[in-house]
Amino acid sequence: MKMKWNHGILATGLIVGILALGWLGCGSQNADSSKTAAVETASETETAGPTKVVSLKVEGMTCNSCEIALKKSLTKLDGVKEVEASYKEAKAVVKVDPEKVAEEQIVEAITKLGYTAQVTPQN
Ligand SMILES: [Cu+2]
Repeated sequence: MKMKWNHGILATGLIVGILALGWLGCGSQNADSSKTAAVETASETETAGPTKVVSLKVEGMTCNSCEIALKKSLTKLDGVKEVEASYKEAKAVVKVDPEKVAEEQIVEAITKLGYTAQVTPQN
């Protein structure tokens, strides 16, 4: 009976380990709850100043964690008000105060994360 119990613990540990590996599997961009919080607080400044919408083609995102990493990184930039990112569509839409942040800075921040970013021309 004791053996069986031990095996149960072992199996549980193994499954948890596999799940944890899967979760952390996407490079260094593992998600934590503080990232979501950071993205949400950014919208508080949304009403201040002029707003420009910058659309970007972003290549290299492979999962949800990539979206979160991108959002968190861009939200840190002064002048960035809102960030939407989709790894499925390989794009990001960033609302900025054009007096505070340039498109080049957004591209640079995304590039630093290891993705390829290109501003989509607006017509
Ligand atoms: Cu990812």
